[in-house]
Amino acid sequence: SVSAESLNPTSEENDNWKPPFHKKTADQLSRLRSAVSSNFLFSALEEEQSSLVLGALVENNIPAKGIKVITQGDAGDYFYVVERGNFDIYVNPSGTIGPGPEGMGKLVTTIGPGGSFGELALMYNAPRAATVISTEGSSTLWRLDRVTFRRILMDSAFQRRRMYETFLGEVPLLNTLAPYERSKIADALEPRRFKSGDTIIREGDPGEDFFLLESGEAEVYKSDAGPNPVKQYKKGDYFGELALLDDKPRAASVVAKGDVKVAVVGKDGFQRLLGPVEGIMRRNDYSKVEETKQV
Ligand code: 1OR
Repeated sequence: SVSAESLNPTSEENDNWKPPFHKKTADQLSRLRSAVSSNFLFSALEEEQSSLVLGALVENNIPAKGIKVITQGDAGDYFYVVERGNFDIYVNPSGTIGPGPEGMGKLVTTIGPGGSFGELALMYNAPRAATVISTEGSSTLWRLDRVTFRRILMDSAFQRRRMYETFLGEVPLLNTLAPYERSKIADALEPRRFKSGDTIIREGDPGEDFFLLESGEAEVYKSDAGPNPVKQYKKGDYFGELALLDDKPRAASVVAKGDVKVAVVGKDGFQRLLGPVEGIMRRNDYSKVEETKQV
């Protein structure tokens, strides 16, 4: 199994390694559990891996605004999960931080409670790709050492990132995103399979999930449009966005035509991760309305 594999020492690493265990109070444990509960990386962990990681995390209080937790260009030491506070991410295109306040480069994103950062340098043995800085006082982070990150979290938690990165690169909707933004979407995706004739979405149902079609084909039916499909989906297409964008019931049914594999993200992940392409989805929607009318 995946968990056994990731705990198996590889040839160049030493056999006696055990993850560090940092004892926590009941209060710390409950804060930590709630911080990781909305993090997609942790939802991929099995029970045993999860308790090892929770044991190894160390509370890291950030007392003030403006503290650099990570400096671009440095070597990677820890992976961080945010419990409290917001952290700004800056990228200097030159690869390292320059002098003066401008030296951090451009603000690219902000990470809040339940989010995480600092994985890239540890995964790829690369210099830190960004500078991460606190935006408020009394923030709380939990940090995981590099070895525990690599030996326990990396294989299992980032399996989906590896599995989906290539596919997401071929999804036209996501073209405009930075590769790193696509990686974050990959973390949140769940595979689901359907057989020919299965209803993937039923018209009138409340909307819970967003779908990317990974393989196979699907057809769209609308109750007011007669017995023929009004639209076809193929690999790389997406559907299920309308009900989520506007909190409306499903506007049509989507049915598998042959075996279908989809990658699914729930409402919460959809809102958090696909916000940057919301405009594109809304624009595409008008063309769908036109097509439906022509059929
Ligand atoms: P790290 O170990 O390189 C800095 O340390 C961390 O900032 C990095 O891991 C990520 O966890 C986090 N590009 C690079 N790193 C980012 C980015 C980012 N966002 C967060 N981090 N971009 C922002 C995408 C919205 C791409 C900018 C072009």
